[in-house]
Amino acid sequence: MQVRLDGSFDRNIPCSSATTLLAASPSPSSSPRPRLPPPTMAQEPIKRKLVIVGDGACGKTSLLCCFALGEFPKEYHPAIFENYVAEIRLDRKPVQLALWDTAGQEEYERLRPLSYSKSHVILIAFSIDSPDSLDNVTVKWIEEVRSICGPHLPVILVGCKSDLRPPYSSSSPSGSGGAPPLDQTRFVSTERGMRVAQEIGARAYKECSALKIEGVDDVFEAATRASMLVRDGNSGVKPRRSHGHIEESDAGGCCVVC
Ligand SMILES: Nc1nc2c(ncn2[C@@H]2O[C@H](COP(=O)(O)OP(=O)(O)OP(=O)(O)O)[C@@H](O)[C@H]2O)c(=O)[nH]1
Ligand SMILES: [Mg+2]
Repeated sequence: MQVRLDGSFDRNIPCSSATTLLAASPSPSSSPRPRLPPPTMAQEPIKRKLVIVGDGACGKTSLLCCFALGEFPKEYHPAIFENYVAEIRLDRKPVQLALWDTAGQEEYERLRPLSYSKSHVILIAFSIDSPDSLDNVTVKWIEEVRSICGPHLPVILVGCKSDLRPPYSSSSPSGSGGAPPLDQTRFVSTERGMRVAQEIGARAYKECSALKIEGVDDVFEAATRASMLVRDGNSGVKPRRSHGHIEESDAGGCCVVC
């Protein structure tokens, strides 16, 4: 599991499901206990909500599982995973990041809009081995997000399954300005992903592999930082970016590409 050595972003607090967190709350009927120090000593966590959308089978659930549970799901279930609250630290501040999965299939089209409610950041995912899933980012997903969440809610574009893209060869014709070799065209290049991220006004572009656990923490660090720019989910966003340019987060410099 990747852990930042500078302590700017980590998950050393174990992640827990929303239900576990609720179950762990003290019961009002509990018997008298020795006095504890007042809770004001502990820093109240900042609560943020993240929603992930994208085509069916592009890797959404695997990415969330990998981040929240530290493991890659062994089987594909075309559905959603239980919502989770990941307890993380960003610049030493505790953050409870609620992770909301959605299903990409058309059967869920009517259900999905409900998930966006009061969100602070949206991950739009596509699969690097499926150029069609990236096309759908522009023709479908960004439209849906903007129409429901408004024009300013931060969006992070995430290229999943980066492990499937063959390594780029600099001796290939594309390196000298010619057409890319055929098998490269079956995959989305980092340049193309970044171009689309700019077109849709994404705050950052990230690539990751849940299978190899590569780039996963970077995705959630960028998302958490972006979520801090929103006051109350889905509204009160502080607009701050110029059109068509991916900027570093003003909350502390998330990088544009892993
Ligand atoms: N090689 C590779 N395969 C992956 C990766 N992430 C997911 N997959 C595979 O892609 C398939 C779909 O993954 P899911 O995470 O279930 O996809 P999803 O976007 O949640 O799909 P829906 O719930 O149907 O919308 C599964 O067979 C996964 O094993 C990855 O990083 N690398
Ligand atoms: Mg899923």
